[in-house]
Amino acid sequence: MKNKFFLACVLFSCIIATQNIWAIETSTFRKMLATELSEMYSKEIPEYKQFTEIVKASNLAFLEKNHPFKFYNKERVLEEKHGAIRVSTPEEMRLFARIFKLMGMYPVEFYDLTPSGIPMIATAFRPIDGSIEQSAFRMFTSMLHPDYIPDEVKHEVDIILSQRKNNPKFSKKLLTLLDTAENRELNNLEAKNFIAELVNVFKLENLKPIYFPLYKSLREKNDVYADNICVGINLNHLTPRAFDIVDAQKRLIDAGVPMKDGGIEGPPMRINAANVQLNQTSRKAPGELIVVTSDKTILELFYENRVHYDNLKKSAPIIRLDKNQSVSDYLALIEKTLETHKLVHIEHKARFGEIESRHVALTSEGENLYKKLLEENKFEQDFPTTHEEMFEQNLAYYNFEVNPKQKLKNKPTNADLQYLIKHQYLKLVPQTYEDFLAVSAAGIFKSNLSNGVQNLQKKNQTTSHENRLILEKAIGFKILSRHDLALAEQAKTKLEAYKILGL
Ligand code: OOG
Ligand code: NI
Repeated sequence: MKNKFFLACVLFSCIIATQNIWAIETSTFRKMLATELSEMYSKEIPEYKQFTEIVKASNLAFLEKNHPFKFYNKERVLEEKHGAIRVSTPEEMRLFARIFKLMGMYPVEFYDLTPSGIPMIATAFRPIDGSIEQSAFRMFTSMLHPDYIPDEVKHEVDIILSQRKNNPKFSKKLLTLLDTAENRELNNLEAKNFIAELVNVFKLENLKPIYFPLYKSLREKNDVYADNICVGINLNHLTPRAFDIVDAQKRLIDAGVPMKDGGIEGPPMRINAANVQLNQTSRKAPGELIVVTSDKTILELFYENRVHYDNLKKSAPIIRLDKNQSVSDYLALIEKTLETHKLVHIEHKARFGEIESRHVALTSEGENLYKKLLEENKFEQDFPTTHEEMFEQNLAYYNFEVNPKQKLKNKPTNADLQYLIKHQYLKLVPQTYEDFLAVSAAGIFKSNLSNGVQNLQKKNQTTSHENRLILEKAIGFKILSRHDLALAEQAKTKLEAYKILGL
């Protein structure tokens, strides 16, 4: 009896320990974030739910057709997602850098979107070690370039942005947990609370009313300004990975999903050839309702008396954008309605759906050749088609895996990689492209602008290198190079293989 009681106590403490005491793995933390964000998106955006279901059906159909499955970590791909957030100030960027670091996500690669007419500079926070295979969740994070805020609204925008420093989107609980986590590892329960508070930042239902006069003048210039400055930190999409983006796109179109103009971004995909880097496409943003006001006292009411505000909100009229209506007519109609109503629900298009297929990562040489051939319109016929050729010409990154059968037969006498591959001691394992493409990113951004990219103003002429430094200063540490990470990974697998082969 005593023994049984003792055993029960041990079992109980074990359960408690696994639930609450053990420190959390970074990959588990990332998985939790991806899952919770996806749940929130499914609740807030019905179009997202439909979108992910179609992509999942495409992926399952792909797996059924492609047996035996050898090139990908199947579980990883089925679960994989990336998110994209847009922040407005260096303070917000720094906060996210701290948050993502806890999850083992570091800034890799700099993406300057300003040459493409988008006032943003960006990086992607992503895992940089082997745990990427357990959860590859990454976050494309862009920041409004401070030099691109239009002069006429600069004063008002500065006031809004400086008020954000005591940002109510980040709860006290979230910031306290962040501080705690930087001093010691969080247990499971704390991690759960942390994720819940973080997901709250992105809920549209938690959005405070938006001051319409500023929203209108910004939206007349560029949707990105209005979204970024007035709506604030926003999760713009969560992107599932598709094995075959062409098939996924076809299924989405067949289901009547309005896809972006211009088709799939990234390197042209070839039949019977290894694809390279990354291909992406997206659906157009559905209009989502946000609440606007022209009365500044209402803005205070949101914090002081949320219930009263919520009641006001219930009775506010909804004005949807008519199919044939121009954006300026729409904004004028809202302005007019606000003369007689304190609050109005309007349509805001910012959150959309995106899909991507990831392929082998190109080296710098590979990237240069790809760009050159693309300019000459010769990529499709002249770029090598097999992994063996790409490896021989140092065009893409590969890891090495020992072929156990060959190893047993006889010991290799030559340590040359080409020799070992040719004689089947080693197998080439393509390294997945884990990053993004600036041109594709700008294309995805642009596909959701109702009035194009005109009216971008730039005060100073900064170079791309200076823009990178602006972003690194905001983040608080250096942005890593994907090439350094890929080479380190390659060297690690080479060493391990040599050890096994006794070289
Ligand atoms: C980011 C667009 C870039 C990608 O996958 O290239 C991006 C955004 O719309 O905020 O996510
Ligand atoms: Ni994206």
